[in-house]
Amino acid sequence: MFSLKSLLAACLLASTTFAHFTLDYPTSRGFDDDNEPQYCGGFPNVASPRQPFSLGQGPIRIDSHHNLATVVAFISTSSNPTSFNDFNTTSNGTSIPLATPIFQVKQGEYCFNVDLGGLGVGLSNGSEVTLQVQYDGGDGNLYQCTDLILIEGYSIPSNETCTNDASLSNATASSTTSSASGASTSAASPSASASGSSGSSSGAFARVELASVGLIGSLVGMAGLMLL
Ligand SMILES: *[C@@H]1O[C@H](CO)[C@@H](O)[C@H](O)[C@H]1NC(C)=O
Ligand SMILES: *[C@@H]1O[C@H](CO)[C@@H](O)[C@H](O)[C@H]1NC(C)=O
Ligand SMILES: *[C@@H]1O[C@H](CO)[C@@H](O)[C@H](O)[C@H]1NC(C)=O
Ligand SMILES: *[C@@H]1O[C@H](CO)[C@@H](O)[C@H](O)[C@H]1NC(C)=O
Ligand SMILES: *[C@@H]1O[C@H](CO)[C@@H](O)[C@H](O)[C@H]1NC(C)=O
Ligand SMILES: [Cu+2]
Repeated sequence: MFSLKSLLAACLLASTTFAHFTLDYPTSRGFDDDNEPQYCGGFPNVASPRQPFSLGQGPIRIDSHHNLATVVAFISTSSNPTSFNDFNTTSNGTSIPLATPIFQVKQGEYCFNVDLGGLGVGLSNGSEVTLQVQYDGGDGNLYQCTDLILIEGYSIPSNETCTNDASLSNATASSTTSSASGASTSAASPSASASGSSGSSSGAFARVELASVGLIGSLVGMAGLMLL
């Protein structure tokens, strides 16, 4: 009755209906599991009103649902970005640096700080930007967008202050600090493959495929699923 093929299909289906990651602060344009691999997670239109955000250092918060994932954030300075190209260069062709280093997180809630005014792309009080978070937990690049208006001296809600900035270090699957849900945590140990990215941080096109790391974990997880 159940061919291996249909079982595999079921596994893949199960994995796509699982919330890969959410962008929780600032609020995302929207979340749709199945469309998260698309530009802005499948929400191509600017959300209004834009959320006030810090021109200087400000926190971003995500919830990661994969054992190990690679994360990076970049911005568009267009008031109406329509494609990844708009996150690559400004309207006068200046290359936009990545808003964060490329870093790794495990499962759970993480925050990291950005300093958009410091990116050197001419942002000032009142500038409109869209920040896009790229997340790869082993099942391909996923995206979430948030539309911001940058305010000089903006007071970030005190409960969102990010003191443990995840972008400043790389989580590794073999870390012993917080083994989440027991089950398959030790599985993804071959973390040595945090291969160099060469992402010289100039331009969002450094959107390199960093799938290798999480892929192993996800395959192991999928295999585990199929045993159930
Ligand atoms: C981004 O711009 C660079 C040139 O600065 C170009 O080589 C690259 O193809 C662009 N990438 C995307 C995704 O638009
Ligand atoms: C492009 O715009 C940025 C930000 O406004 C500015 O700093 C830069 O000098 C401009 N570059 C050119 C070539 O016009
Ligand atoms: C920034 O712009 C807002 C309006 O968008 C204004 O109320 C505020 O005074 C400005 N702040 C500074 C420091 O210029
Ligand atoms: C901060 O408070 C807001 C409003 O109560 C809430 O929605 C948000 O989840 C809180 N943030 C954190 C990190 O707990
Ligand atoms: C994290 O790993 C990436 C490559 O995956 C590397 O480019 C980056 O420098 C690392 N960051 C830290 C803080 O080790
Ligand atoms: Cu996923």
